[in-house]
Amino acid sequence: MATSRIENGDSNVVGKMENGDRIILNFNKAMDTTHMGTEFNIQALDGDPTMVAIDSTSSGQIAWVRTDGKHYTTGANINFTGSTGVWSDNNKTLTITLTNSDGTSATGLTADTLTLFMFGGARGADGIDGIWYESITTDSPSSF
Ligand SMILES: [Ca+2]
Repeated sequence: MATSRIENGDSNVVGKMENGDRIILNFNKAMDTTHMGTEFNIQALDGDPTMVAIDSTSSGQIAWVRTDGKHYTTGANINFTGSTGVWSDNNKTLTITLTNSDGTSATGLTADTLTLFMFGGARGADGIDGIWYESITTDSPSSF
């Protein structure tokens, strides 16, 4: 998932985590999109840095994204339930758009690297599930 990133949504506030922002996960192989589905519950865990948990409503926990050096929450977790994911034609890229925020993000956060942790709910088209706590840090900084 080396080129994975977080992204500010169209007409949204740069450096604030909010509805319409996106999480883009690039896998290094085609994934089982039927197993993983297209609906995701996203939770930004209150802490410094912010850890973002990505759960599929059909296959369970697929990844955590650590926003290295950045603290998006302001004293409580923020949930984005029922967020919609769109798969690329080759089933290697999943773009999730955040919806239904129940909290308030900090603002003015600058881009930084992400560290990605794969979980068992991420299944390849080859039938192999993600390896618990396999991690990789991105090269390119990004922000919500
Ligand atoms: Ca934003």
